[in-house]
Amino acid sequence: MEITDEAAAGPVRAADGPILKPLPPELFVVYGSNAEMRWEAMREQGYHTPVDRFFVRDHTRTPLIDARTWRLRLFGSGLHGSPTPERAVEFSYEDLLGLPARSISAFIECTGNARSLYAGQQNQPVTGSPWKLGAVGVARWRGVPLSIVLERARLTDRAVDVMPRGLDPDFIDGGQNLGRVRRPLPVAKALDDVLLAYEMNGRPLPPDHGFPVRLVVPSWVGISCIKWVGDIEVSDVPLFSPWNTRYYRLFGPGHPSEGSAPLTRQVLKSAFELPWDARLSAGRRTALHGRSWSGGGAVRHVEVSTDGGRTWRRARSRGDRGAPGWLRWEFPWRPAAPGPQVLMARAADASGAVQPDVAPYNTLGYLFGAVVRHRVTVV
Ligand SMILES: Nc1nc2c(c(=O)[nH]1)N[C@H]1C(S)=C(S)[C@@H](COP(=O)(O)O)O[C@H]1N2
Ligand SMILES: [Mo]
Repeated sequence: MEITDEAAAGPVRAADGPILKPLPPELFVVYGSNAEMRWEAMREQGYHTPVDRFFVRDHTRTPLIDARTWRLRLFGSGLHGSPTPERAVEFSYEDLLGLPARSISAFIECTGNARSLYAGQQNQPVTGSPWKLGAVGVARWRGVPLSIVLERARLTDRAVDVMPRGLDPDFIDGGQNLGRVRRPLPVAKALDDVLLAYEMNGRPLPPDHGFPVRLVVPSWVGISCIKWVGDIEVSDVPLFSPWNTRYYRLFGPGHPSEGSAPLTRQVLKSAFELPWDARLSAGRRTALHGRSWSGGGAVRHVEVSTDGGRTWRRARSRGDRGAPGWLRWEFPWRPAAPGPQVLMARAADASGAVQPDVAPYNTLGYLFGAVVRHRVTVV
């Protein structure tokens, strides 16, 4: 692939807000620099989430980066010769496009997706963006395996952690400057299936999703997928940043005061392609559609209840059950009497996990994997 004009400079900043792409209210709910997809917007869509409705989570704001002057820099004690940041191993955008490429379908999901349901369903208030279920999307990502770039930069066998860092502005929390967004990743995962992605759904990455290059870390929490990567420290000792110490661990009762181990895999979840409080017609046959996904293995099957959890029946899978990303499913339903009703979907994955009734409380509201009670009104 050559540097196209589209990829070369990227668009100019058109929006005043932190996110550049349009955020029409029929597709998104916006919380400051974050925007979640409305699930009804996936109803007539294919396997992948189109960019126009893919959620955005920016700690600060989307930067505009010129691919012609951009460089990826690797340094640290985990590379032969222990290059310092000043003597880093460099790759241009064209260098990366010239390396062997791979494409994968994978979800990216915010660790706090469905966080608002801790309060909404379990009466447990938590802090952070009050996402409903829309902070997730599946795209087709194309790029260079991180393993290839690490090899070219002459990784040693003593390296333990790599830490990609974004080029977006410093993140300030409660008046404290925490520097640029960065999170360590164990070398074992970095060498396994991680991509330095430069394409999303067949086009150069859009600015909001990390142009020119982002990490895609399959199955892991969204914060692993650092956007707008500028450098990667490679270290022979464990690395730390606020994003694996004060955030993205479980805090609260039952956890050590420094929190759990840093979070890695996402939990199992399901969503109906319906608005919240959807209205459905009594006596009319309809098909409920939805998707289920898991960081623990492919989704094997999904059961649906249309009576608030009293009875359950298997949903019909649409498409490949082993697909990476998510499993699409459908369930025929003829709502009987008018009135409020609760729809529920419960998935099981290849690791044997089944969605529980209650998600384990943690103060920052991460990993809400409980069965969601989706209220609808039959009219
Ligand atoms: N540099 C940088 N990378 C980042 C972030 C960020 O704010 N800055 N947000 C992270 C978080 S918390 C999530 S959930 C995903 C969101 O990816 P998306 O905006 O492409 O959906 O990007 C991650 N990568
Ligand atoms: Mo996130």
